[in-house]
Amino acid sequence: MRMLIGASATVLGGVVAVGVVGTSLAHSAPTPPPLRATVQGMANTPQGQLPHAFLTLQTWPDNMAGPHGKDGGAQPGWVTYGPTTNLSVPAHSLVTVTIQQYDTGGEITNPYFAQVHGTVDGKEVVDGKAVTGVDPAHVGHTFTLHSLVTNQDPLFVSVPVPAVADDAPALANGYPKPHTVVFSFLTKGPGNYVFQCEFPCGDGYYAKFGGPMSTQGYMAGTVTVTGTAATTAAGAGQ
Ligand SMILES: [Cu+2]
Repeated sequence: MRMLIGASATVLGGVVAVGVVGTSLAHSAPTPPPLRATVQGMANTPQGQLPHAFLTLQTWPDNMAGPHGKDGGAQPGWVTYGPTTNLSVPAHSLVTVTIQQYDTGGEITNPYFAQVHGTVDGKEVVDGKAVTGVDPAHVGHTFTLHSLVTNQDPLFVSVPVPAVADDAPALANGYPKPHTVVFSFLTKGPGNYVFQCEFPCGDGYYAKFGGPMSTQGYMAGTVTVTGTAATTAAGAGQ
């Protein structure tokens, strides 16, 4: 199955129009079960008290430590999100995502994506420091979440994760010390969304937006917003 990511605009609250990468997403098979955000208590948010859900992801420079198996699977050299790229978060909740970023990077094509968009406070926390963006010359990847359809609540979140230095020493696991990026956003009603990276990290592929960049299971994936606030708070339905 292939589906088209719109080269058209994602509209946020009728105000911000953002061009996203026009590309087709090829599913890798088989599709693993979704990683469900874990609800841990309630949080005070601008929308009142809401369930607080947590999710932890990694960005890997290859597949040896990622979701495709010890030997790296079919594309051991492809950059990838992990531990999976099928994500599930509860509706009407505060979702806090942690990304451990193990990859190098470079200058981003569109500096819009070096800025933080759509988080609760307009910021992300990079290695303990709250920022509204990162240096556009040193971006590793982005986590850019959006909708492909209009018959569900709009949801747009885009955060950059900074590049690890090219000369950073490898630790015992073979990877450098990661950057840690934490951000939070609010979900509305249930719906089906997608995410991808907007840094051209598909080395060796057309305009670097092909290959892993346009393939679910690598630098692209799905985010399903499930259930209702009531069922989520009771620990069911998510
Ligand atoms: Cu990337």
